[in-house]
Amino acid sequence: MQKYDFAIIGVGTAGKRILEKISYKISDGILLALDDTEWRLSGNRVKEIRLNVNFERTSKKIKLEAYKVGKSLVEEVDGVRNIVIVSGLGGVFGSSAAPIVANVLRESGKRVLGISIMPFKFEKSRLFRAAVALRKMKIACDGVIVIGNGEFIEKAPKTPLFKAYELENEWIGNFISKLFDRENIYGINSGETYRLASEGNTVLGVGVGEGTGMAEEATTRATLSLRRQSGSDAREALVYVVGWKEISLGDVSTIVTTFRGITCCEGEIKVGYYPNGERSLTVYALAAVTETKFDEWDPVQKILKDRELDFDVYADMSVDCEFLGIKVLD
Ligand SMILES: Nc1nc2c(ncn2[C@@H]2O[C@H](COP(=O)(O)OP(=O)(O)OP(=O)(O)O)[C@@H](O)[C@H]2O)c(=O)[nH]1
Ligand SMILES: [Mg+2]
Repeated sequence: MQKYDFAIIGVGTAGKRILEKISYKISDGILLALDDTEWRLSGNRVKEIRLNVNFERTSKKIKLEAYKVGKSLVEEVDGVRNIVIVSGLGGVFGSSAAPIVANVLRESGKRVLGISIMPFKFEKSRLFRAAVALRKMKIACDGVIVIGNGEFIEKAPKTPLFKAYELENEWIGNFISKLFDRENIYGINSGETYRLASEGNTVLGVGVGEGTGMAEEATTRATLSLRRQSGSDAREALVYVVGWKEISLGDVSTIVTTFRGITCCEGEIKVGYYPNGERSLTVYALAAVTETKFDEWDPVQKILKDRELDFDVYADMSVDCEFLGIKVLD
């Protein structure tokens, strides 16, 4: 059996779709998808694990089943140090299962990075659940990267939803596949990404530029995307530049100055390059920020400020005595 040193796990529908994209982009790493739906991914790179919760599809039940499956996930990723858990938050499945799976893996000694996709603002009924799940992910993981569906990229308002998802999944898949790219000597190593993501609030923005001025255009778009998601200045950043292989020192300087100018970042801005045959540049900007606009979606926490209500990731999970090997006396 081939030995890998990282695993990427997609949880819920969005997580599963993104894993499918990743499976066409990278040839190493363990790829797993955890969901309760029957549709199968194309190809056979992703190992699909189906939770059977059809008759009782509640958050409680999903959590308990995810906890049980967590133990077998630990075996699946035996020997692997770095784990990435990607999921859309706001639905029932990913919001319930992702923090549990993250916690089980972290308790087994893994280094866990969460990539959490937040709903569009119009998905009103999902915002609170997503914000609560995000707080749980922050507790369960070593670090979390947040991506706001609505602000990650600029889309024409008439773009059909499935196309917008498709496009976002492509970008997110591209970004994740760069995290463990060891071929590019000017890349950013995964340890730096894990460290930045552990700094509190870490947000991802993306932008593309073409023609002369592509470096400035791509950076401006990525940075504006960051600003829409956070509102606050960036403290520190990692910038992944993908595409045009003849990027110059002048371009790098433009990227850093443009980024600093728009985000008022006073800390370090590290740039990594991932050249390919494209005649355009795509900039993925990852920034540590003081606050995000997603914090506003959780009014309870706003009132409580730093006091916790009940953010145990296992909260409201019913105890399955048989599973835990406890005998119940009647
Ligand atoms: N980027 C992206 N976001 C998605 C996609 N599908 C759903 N989302 C977003 O992710 C959030 C969670 O959606 P799902 O992943 O469908 O939810 P789930 O975890 O499967 O939960 P259930 O709805 O209970 O099945 C939604 O509010 C959407 O905003 C997708 O393919 N790509
Ligand atoms: Mg689903």
